[in-house]
Parts: sequence; C-alpha cells; structure tokens
Amino acid sequence: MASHSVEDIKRTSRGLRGTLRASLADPVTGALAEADQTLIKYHGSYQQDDRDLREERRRQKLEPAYQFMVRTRTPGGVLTPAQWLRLDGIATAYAERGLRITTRQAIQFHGVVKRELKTTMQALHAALLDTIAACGDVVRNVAVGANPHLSGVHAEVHALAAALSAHLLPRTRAWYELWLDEALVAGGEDTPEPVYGQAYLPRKFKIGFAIPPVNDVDVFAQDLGFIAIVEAGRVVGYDVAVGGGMGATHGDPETFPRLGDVLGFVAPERAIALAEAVVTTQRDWGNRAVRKRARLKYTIEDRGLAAFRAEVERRAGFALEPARPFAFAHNGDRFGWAEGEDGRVHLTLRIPAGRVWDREQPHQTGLREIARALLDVDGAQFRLTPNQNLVLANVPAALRTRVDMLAAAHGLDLHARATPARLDALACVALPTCGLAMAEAERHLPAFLDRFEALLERHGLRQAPIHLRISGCPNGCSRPYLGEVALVGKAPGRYNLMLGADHRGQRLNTLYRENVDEAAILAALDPLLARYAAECSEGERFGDFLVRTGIVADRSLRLELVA
Ligand code: SRM
Ligand code: SF4
Repeated sequence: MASHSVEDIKRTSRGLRGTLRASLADPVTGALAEADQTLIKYHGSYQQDDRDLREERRRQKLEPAYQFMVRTRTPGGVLTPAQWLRLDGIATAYAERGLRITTRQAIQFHGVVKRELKTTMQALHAALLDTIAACGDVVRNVAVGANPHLSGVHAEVHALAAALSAHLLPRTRAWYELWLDEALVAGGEDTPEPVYGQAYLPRKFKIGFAIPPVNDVDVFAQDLGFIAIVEAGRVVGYDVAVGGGMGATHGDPETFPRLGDVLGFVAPERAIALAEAVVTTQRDWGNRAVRKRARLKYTIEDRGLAAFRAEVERRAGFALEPARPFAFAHNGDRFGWAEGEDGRVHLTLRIPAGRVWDREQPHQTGLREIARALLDVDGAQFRLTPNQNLVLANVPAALRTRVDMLAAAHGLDLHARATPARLDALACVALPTCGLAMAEAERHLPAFLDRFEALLERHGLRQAPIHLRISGCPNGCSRPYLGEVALVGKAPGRYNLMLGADHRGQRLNTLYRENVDEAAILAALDPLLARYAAECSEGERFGDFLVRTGIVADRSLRLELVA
C-alpha cells in the first residue's frame, strides 16, 4: 500500500474507527474492507490468511482462508497465573496453534476468525488485558528486561515501563466502543490525541528497558532504549539510546538495521517527559512520504544525532546528563532456577520459538497445570521474556519440587537437557500466517537445529553457546542482525547467512553468503566452526572469533563516540 494512503487512512479514520464496525458485521466475507485492514492493526490485530491453504482455495475458487492474529498489550510481559489460565482458555476456544510468546513479551493468537474477534477481545478484557496499540504506527508494547535475580530493581523498572506505556497510549475510545460496545463518543471523531495528533506516528515505535548486565530486550534494537543504572540496589536513572531498529528490504541500500546511539543519562522522574519528547520529535520529523524510511533510525541518520538531541532537549525542557558506565554480559535468557532477593525462586523455561501448543509435547497442558498450582500464590507471575521464553516468577521454595515435576512431566524441562544453541535460538513466526514471509522460520527451526547441532558435535562444540536467529524475511522480527549466526529468508528454502554479531547485543552481524539453501549454509559454517574449535582463545565466543580473525567485519556499537 502506498505510504500516502496509510497516512490518509489514519487522518480520516475518526480516531481509528473507520468503517470497522460495518466491516466486522459483513457476513459475506471473512475479510475487512481495505482501509479497515490498516486500522485494525491499531486495535492489536492483523488480517491474515492461511498461506498453506492459499493455492488449494484458489483452485476451488474460494476466497483465501481469512483469519486474524491478535496480539496483547502486556508491558514487560507480566501476567498472573490467573491471567495465563484465561489466555490459555482463549487460545483453546478461539485460536489455532495455541499461544505464541513474542519477541516483545506479548501473547499472540493466530487463526481467529472474523465472527469471533469481538468475543476474543471481550475475553481478553475480562482477563484485565487489552490489545490497544499492540500494532500500528504508535508506541508498541513496552519491553522490559525479565531478569528474575533482581526482583526489587525489576519491580521499579517495570512500574516505570507500565506508566510510560499508559502515558503513550492512544486516547481514542475506539477500542472500547468497537469491542466492548461502549457508548459512542458523540460524533466519534473528536478524541484529542495529545501525544500523537490525528495522524499518529509516521511508523511503529518501540521502547525497551534493559537492566544490566542482562540485555535480553536487545536495547540497541529499540527506537528508544532505557538502560537502568543501578547503584546500591536502586535505580538512580537511565542511559538513553535512540534510533535502533532491525528492519530492512533485500536489495535496498536505503534501508538497513541500525544500533541505537547512547544520547545521555536521565533521572527516573524525568524519563517519561524525555520519552514524550523523543516520540513527538519523531512524530514531527519522521518521513511520512516514504514509509520504508519512516522509522526513527532514518530520522536520526537524515537529521544527525546532534540536531536530534537538541530538539529533544528543547521539547523536554532539560538537558541530558552525560551517559554513565554500564556493562552488558549477554542478551539471551538464563534458564533454570534462580533465587530472588526474598528467598523466593524463579524458573526460566525454554519455550521453542515461543509457541505454547500441545503438538509435539504437551506444553500448553503443562503450563495450565503449573498455573493452577500457582493460582493462589501471592505475587506469583508468568513473565514473558523478550526471547520468547517464560519465567515462572516468585514461586515459594516449598512449591519448587512440584513445579519441577510438572515441568518434567510435560516436556517443559528443556533447560535441563538442551544444548546452549537450542536454548538461545530465536525464530520469528513466518509461515503460514505472516503475509511478508519469504521463507520458513519458526517451523524450520527444529530441523535446522538438529543439523546445526550435528555440525557442532562434529567439531567438539556441542556445548558452545552460539546465538542462532532465523527470520523468514529481512524485516527482522527475531532480531536476526544481532545473531552470531543468522538466517534471513530470501525465498522458499533460501536464506542470507549473516555472521558475527556479539552475545551482548552491541554488534550487528554481516552478510556472509547470499541467497543460499540449507546445504550451502551448513557447508559455509563447517570450516568456520572447524577453525573456531582449533583456534579460539579461552572463553572466546563464535561471533567475537569471526571478527577478531577478520572473517567478518566489526560492526560494533562505538560507545565511546556517542556517550
Ligand atoms: Fe515484527 C511485521 C511478527 C517483533 C520488525 N511482525 C510483522 C508482522 C505483523 C507481519 C505484517 O506486517 O504483516 C508479523 C506477524 C507474523 C505473524 O503471523 O504473527 C510480525 N514481530 C512479529 C513477532 C510476533 C515475531 C516473533 O516471532 O515473536 C514479534 C511481535 C512483537 C510484539 O509483541 O509486538 C515481532 N518485529 C519484531 C521485532 C523485534 C522487536 O521489536 O524487538 C522487529 C525488529 C525491530 C524493529 O522493529 O526494527 C520487527 N515486524 C518488523 C517489521 C520491520 C519494520 C521496519 O522498520 O522495517 C515488520 C514489517 C513492517 O512493519 O512493515 C514487521
Ligand atoms: Fe514475518 Fe518477516 Fe517478521 Fe518473520 S521477520 S514474522 S517473516 S515479517
């Protein structure tokens, strides 16, 4: 869709209402009217069709198998066991393929049909959740590091993230009117949007909070990243990074992944004002003519960091302080049990590609059982991680054995048996639901991992912690450009092989082989792994080795230049 038409649709939508009500009521088709397909994103849903069935339905002269993806707004991915049970019930009643934990700590449901969308939204609302601004040209689900070791600090950071998420929510009542039958605001069109204005943002906008030493949100991949600076167990403020993003288009040098620049330090009580200044600067400066160049990263490339900083400080009404030192150790999750400050324990479970579904293993049933066991436990949480995994947080020590037993009985104990590469791997959804997928990702991950592990084994590297990420297209939903090894989909069965990111989320990888099939990928990795096994220094990671030996370029964030 041409960029101007998305801008027109937003502007003329009367607060994101459009003709959605009529589209949803139309019994003749499973789809929405074209403009409403854009607008429904702001309500946290995408119209899709099952691509596995496209050809067959076309042959039968049927319309595509239209269905909807529904994405929750869950800042920091924090849920109670009761909410988990509700979500599980929604997945069972209205969706296909269970629940899907996303790389931004949300739950997605796939395969919801149009006539059941409203009931699905109402069921979410009954679980005290919503889907407002989960998609669209607005601030998306605010991501927060899920580090369970630092409960007190996490609570502080999470509270700020939740407040920021609420502050930056669209003000329109359209979601409540459409899905909950709230009385229409007279005329519908006059809801003021103090932050967004009637045309909302030029493009999606992502905010994430990282709590060093864990960079699980990949803070430098966010449009706006907050890095918690912790002294004596308290958050004294945040270093602020701007202009990160992953998306690119194959063959278009105008688009590229980019790491955020560190702008400076802000005190906690000023963080929301600062975020608003960054968002409104992007609202007014972002490129509304060319959608592919509309993200904040391009605004900063085009206008320069100094000009951007000056404008943000002018709007915020204060200057940023110099950035303070921080150090990230890793950007994956740490699995298994961890003890919190208060003696409670937390269990990080590996959920392959975030898909919770009773298909190969009874994972959905197992998590339902665990949620029931934790239902009455004060403070117990199901925390979704930005790496598609799940932390069972604040488990009383007395329940640890029971949770372990339930996890093992339902195949949820991968943390006790899988290789580091399998535990850390990310894959985006891709086929069959993603309309932009060029190749498989989530569905291809298990088979690729089998072969990748065999290769590692051959070189005595079975326990090597190599970050593998697969995306079905260059949009980069699994943040592949931050993978030590990454496959970026090009065509069915063919990928670009990217190599050499670090394990802290501070270095982008580099194209190593273009448009190759799996055999060629494994053949390219084979000699590199052989060399790594023979020549790496003590504790040296694969990505670091590839850069040190000059096999790929160093695309590290140069912190000393930007701080
Ligand atoms: Fe994404 C579009 C799935 C995280 C960059 N993303 C999509 C859509 C909605 C396809 C579409 O527009 O039709 C995908 C739906 C697939 C499906 O069937 O469910 C989709 N993105 C996902 C999820 C579910 C991937 C996952 O496997 O977990 C993640 C949901 C996050 C959430 O809960 O909000 C998801 N997407 C990301 C991330 C990672 C992140 O945010 O940390 C990125 C890279 C960071 C960034 O934004 O730069 C990402 N998604 C994109 C882009 C490229 C945007 C760009 O600036 O170029 C698109 C395409 C677009 O917006 O046009 C996209
Ligand atoms: Fe779809 Fe591409 Fe995102 Fe994968 S990276 S979910 S294929 S848009």
